[in-house]
Amino acid sequence: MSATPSPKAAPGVKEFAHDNGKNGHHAVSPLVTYEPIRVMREDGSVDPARDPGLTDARMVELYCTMVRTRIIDERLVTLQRQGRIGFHIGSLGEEATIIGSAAAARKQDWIFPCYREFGALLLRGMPLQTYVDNMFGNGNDTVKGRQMPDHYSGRAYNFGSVSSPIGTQITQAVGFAWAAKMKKDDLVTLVYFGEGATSSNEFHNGANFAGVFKTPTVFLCRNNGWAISVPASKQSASQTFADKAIAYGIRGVRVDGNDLLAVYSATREAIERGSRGEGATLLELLTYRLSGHSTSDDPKAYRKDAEVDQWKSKDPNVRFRTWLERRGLWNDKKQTELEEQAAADLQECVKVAEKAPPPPLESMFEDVFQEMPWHLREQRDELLKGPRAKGHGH
Ligand SMILES: Cc1ncc(C[n+]2csc(CCOP(=O)(O)OP(=O)(O)O)c2C)c(N)n1
Repeated sequence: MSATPSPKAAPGVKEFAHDNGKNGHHAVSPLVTYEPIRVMREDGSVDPARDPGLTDARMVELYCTMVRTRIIDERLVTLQRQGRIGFHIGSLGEEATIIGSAAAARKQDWIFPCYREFGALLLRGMPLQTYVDNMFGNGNDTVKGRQMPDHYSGRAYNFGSVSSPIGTQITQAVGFAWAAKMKKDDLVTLVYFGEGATSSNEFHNGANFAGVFKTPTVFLCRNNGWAISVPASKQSASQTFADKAIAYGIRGVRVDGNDLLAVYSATREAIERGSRGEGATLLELLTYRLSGHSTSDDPKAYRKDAEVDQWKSKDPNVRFRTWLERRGLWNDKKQTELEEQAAADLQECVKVAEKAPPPPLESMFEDVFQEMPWHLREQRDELLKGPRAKGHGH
C-alpha cells in the first residue's frame, strides 16, 4: 500500500488575511498561479518581467481616475446621509482592481459590472454628469429613474448594466463572449464580481460554460474579504478563490489587487489569451473593502477596526501615488489641485442633477412592447389625466 504523498501548500496563500488555509491540505494545480502577481515592489522598483510598459501620461491618468473615484465615493456617502440621494455603493479601497482591469480592456471589449465599478465606466468615457444623473434617477438618467442609484448602464461605452442579483452578470458576460466567438468578432468580455458571488449558481453556470466552450471571458473576482457580513473564510472551503478555476478547466491567477500595475498586467494577459482563442481566465484580485458594504450597512457590527487599519496601510491609491512620486511624476501640489478639481466637478454635476426634472411619468409604460397594448394605453391615459401628472410638467 503506498502512502498518500502529503500535498504541498501553495506558495503565497498564507499572505492575505482572508486566505482560508483551514483545510490544512491543498493540492497545487498547474492551472493556477498561486503566488500573487505583483509589479510595484516595496522598494519602489518594478518587476521587469511584468512591467506593462505604460506611458507616464497613462499612469498619471489612471492615478487621477483612482483619486476622482474615491472623492466621488466619499461625497456620495455624505449626500446619502443628507437625504439627497437614496443609496450609494462604492469602491473605497478596491480602486486598483477596478481601474487597473478596465484600463487593460481594449476599446472593442465589453465590461459587465457588478455594482462597484462606476470608476471603470468613467474611465471608458461616460461623462460624470451622466453618472450623477443616475444617482438622482432624474429625467436625464439613462435608465430613466427606474432603478436604484448606482444601477448605471453604458451601452455606448461597451458597458453592460449593473446586475444587483448576485452573479447574473457572469452568465451575461459568458453568453456575450460566446456570441462574439461564433461571429468571429475579436472581443473579450470582462466580468466583475465579489468572492461571495462564487457561491452563486450563476458563477457555476458561467464558469462551466466558459470552460466547455472556451469563451473569451475574463472573470474578475474582487476578493475584498467580505460579502456584506460574511467573511471570505466562511464563503468557501477552497483554500483560494483562484482554485475554483480548476473544476472548470480554465486558468486561475492570483493577483495583488492593490497593485494597479499588477492588475493591469494580469488582465491584459488574460485578454490576450482570450483573443488568441485560448479561453477564459479567472483572476482572484486580493483587496479589501475599506468602507461598509453600501450606505445601508454598518461594518462595525461584524468586523474589527484593527483589520480595517491593517488594510488601510495597504491603500492602493497611496501605493500608486508613492510609486509615481518616486519617478517624479506626482507631488503634493498636483494632488491638491486634483482633489479640489474633482470635488468642484462633482459639486457642479450635483447642482445640475438636482435641478433636472423627474423622468416623464408616461416613461414607465415604455420600452417593454414595441407596440403598446390597449390596456396599457388606457392606463397611461388615465394616469396622465390624474393628479400625479401635475408635478411632471403635464
Ligand atoms: C441573488 C442575491 N442574493 C442576495 C443578494 C443580497 N446581496 C447583495 S450584495 C451581497 C454580497 C455580495 O458579496 P460579494 O459577491 O463578495 O461582493 P462585494 O459586495 O463584496 O463586492 C448580497 C448577499 C443579492 N443582491 N442577490
